[in-house]
Amino acid sequence: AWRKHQVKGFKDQDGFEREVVRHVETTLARSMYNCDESAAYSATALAIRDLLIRRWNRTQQRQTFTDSKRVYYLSLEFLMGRTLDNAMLNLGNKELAKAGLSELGFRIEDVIQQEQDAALGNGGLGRLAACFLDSLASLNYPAWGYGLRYRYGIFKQEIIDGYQVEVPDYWLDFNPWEFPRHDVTVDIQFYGHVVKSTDENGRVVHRWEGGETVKAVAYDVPIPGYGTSTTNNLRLWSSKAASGEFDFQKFNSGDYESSVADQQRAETISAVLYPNDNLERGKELRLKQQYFWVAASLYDIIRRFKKTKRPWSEFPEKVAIQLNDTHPTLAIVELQRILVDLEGLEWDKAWNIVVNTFGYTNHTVLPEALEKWSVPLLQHLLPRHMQIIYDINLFFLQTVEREFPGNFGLLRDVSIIEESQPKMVRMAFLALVGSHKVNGVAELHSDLIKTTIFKDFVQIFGPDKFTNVTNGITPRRWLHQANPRLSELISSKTGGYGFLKDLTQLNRLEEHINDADFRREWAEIKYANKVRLAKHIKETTGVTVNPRALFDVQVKRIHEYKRQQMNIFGAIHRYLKLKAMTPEERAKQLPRVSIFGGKAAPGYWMAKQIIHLINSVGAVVNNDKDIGDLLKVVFIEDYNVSKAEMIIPASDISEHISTAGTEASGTSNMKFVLNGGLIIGTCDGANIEITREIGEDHIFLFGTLAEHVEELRHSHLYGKHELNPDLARVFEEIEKGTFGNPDGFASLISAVREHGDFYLVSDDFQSYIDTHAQVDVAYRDQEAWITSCIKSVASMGFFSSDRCITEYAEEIWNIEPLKVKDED
Ligand code: 26W
Repeated sequence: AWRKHQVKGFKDQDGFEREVVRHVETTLARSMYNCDESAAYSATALAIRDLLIRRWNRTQQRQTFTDSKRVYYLSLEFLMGRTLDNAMLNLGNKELAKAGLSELGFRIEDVIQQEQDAALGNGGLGRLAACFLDSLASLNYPAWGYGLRYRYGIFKQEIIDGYQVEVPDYWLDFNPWEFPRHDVTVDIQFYGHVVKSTDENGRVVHRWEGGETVKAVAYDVPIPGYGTSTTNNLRLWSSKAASGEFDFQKFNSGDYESSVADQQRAETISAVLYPNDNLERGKELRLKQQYFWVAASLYDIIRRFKKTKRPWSEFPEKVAIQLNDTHPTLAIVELQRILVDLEGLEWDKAWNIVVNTFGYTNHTVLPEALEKWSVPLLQHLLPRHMQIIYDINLFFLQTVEREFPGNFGLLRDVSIIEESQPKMVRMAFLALVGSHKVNGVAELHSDLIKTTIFKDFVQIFGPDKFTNVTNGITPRRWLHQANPRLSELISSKTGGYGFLKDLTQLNRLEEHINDADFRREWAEIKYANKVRLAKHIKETTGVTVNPRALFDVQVKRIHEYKRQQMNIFGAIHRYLKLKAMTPEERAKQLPRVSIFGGKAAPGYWMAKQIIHLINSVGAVVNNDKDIGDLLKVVFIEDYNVSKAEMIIPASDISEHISTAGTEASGTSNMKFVLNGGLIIGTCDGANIEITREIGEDHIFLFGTLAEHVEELRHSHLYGKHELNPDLARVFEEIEKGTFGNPDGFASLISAVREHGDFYLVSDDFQSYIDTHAQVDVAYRDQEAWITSCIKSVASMGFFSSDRCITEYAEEIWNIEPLKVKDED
């Protein structure tokens, strides 16, 4: 009987408007007479959401009914950004909504801007997870994401007097995209002790007892695919006190304060996203977050598996779990514990299941980013897990000893336990030993992990355990949504929007490379995007920039290895050269806007100095009458996903200039090229593959190669280290006080001049500024420049996250797509 009552949602503009009005008047309890943009956003989101829910339910039913193998993507970060625009585009009803909103008196662009970013991530790793969810749904793969529902996402960045100030990001006030599942909860245990005994069959059994319990509550977020009904699920866990609101026993006995304190302590677990990117700090709360999330997710996955009544041996045929870096590595230990301690499987049988279930993706080779947890801390928080880690290590080292007898150096080097004071658990080694595949995220990076951090493991496991899956980006958000005019132009030349599902179709643009109208329109779109960014810069910083100038952009987390310091030193060098010129010479120069954006981890002193230097240089250069339009230096506050959607399409040249061998992949490099910008970059990460695809004539490469980095670093420490003269001149100017009190910049200079220049800023400086001079020359030939841009875009098909996800699905997860019938 219920079938005939199923809600059908809206089908046309009229239906859309009716739903918006209904939500304003009933769900929001407001009148259309005082419906502002914020209410219009809420009601539009609710109307669109109603369509998602039905597809979402159908997708889940179908996946369960067909008993399909699913992949579970475990990530501590999902940097989703805004949802409404993306949902409308994926559902294919944005035009209808635009017309409907216009009829109701709103501009859809303004309504979309009302939404706050879901900023549950730091940078590359978190945004990659978000692109993967989009591709998994768009390709109809049965997949769930599992993460934490942070009350505070990455902090909001304000620039005050040139310094970064962190402000909390309270984003949950109104979030129509999540569904609390108060009936889906898991009790998570911490601390306590292990009781060892023997059962009636003489088997040793371990029971983990005592300690405290925290409740995990599920919040579900629908993830719509593009041009398909498939709507997958992202499940985020929120923590709360296991005893409910507060402990009534304590409350009744008069201990009100401590009952509230218990509750607050429990809620602290999912309260905040750790704002470190590529830096490991070993905090107990972070470990608690990791176990809380991993244990809840595994419990949930196993509960689903158990409903199928299959034997445990078939677990890896139904479940693939991907570890997004080492943050979820405890899942390996937790599954082994469940199988051995709770389900009574033999160790080896259990371990086989575990290894066949997990895959591990490494995202960084920086030593300071590799996770290690102290043994005493683990012992205290998770006593049984620590025992199991010791056993995993023992059995692993026994197999190594059998193959390489007497090689104690090797045993020490590959041990999951580092014999330091205190002992540490090397999470990357644990993840590697407990997975059937380990992958890097770009070719160079995947080669590097095999020759550096995991070298000995290639000997032990053989090379087939290691593979490369070069990162990708979703063209839906990063072209169609961020740059709608370019997307439309491309569609008019490639035969429709098929390229959004098969990005290799971009190569059809090649045929139109000489089409003058097409080229003019291409240039116009870039210009319009630059005008829009110039307007934002004016509104937020007060600086007027000329949209005809070359826009030179570096936006990403601030980190010494990414070398924003080299970029700003380069800008100072340019400023000094301009100052030394006669007005006649100056008149011949190409105007340039140097645009920076990115957050520094709150405790990262050097990164904060870099931000301060950029702002201080801007304050001088931007107000120098001799310079005018020839150079502007701007720092865009609070770089995030929605800012990226505006900045990236407006770039002429973007900077991906990490010291070779340090940036695992980079993904914004792909976004910039896809939006018709060129790159200045080092031979690092995915820059190398981008060069291979688009051709070396269309990219400005410079700098030391990864293979020479070590010897150069060594020579800095032991040989003589001559500072590049142009860089010396820049330092002199900073130290003279041209950009304000130089004390605040002293450690940026001494890192290069006195402390070994670990990131090779001085070594690469000459080729960096020379290459920028080539950029200036190239930009003057606008026709050749546009040809380069179009040719590059035509060759970017490889970098779709659809290609990337297909590789994971086929090579690592062994899962198949599953179509859901389109009902509406
Ligand atoms: C424990 C602290 C911590 C936090 C985050 C350590 C490491 C991380 C991430 C692994 C850092 C990260 O985001 N890595 C980036 O991953 C991207 C997606 O693969 C790559 O494109 C970037 O090059 C890499 O820096």
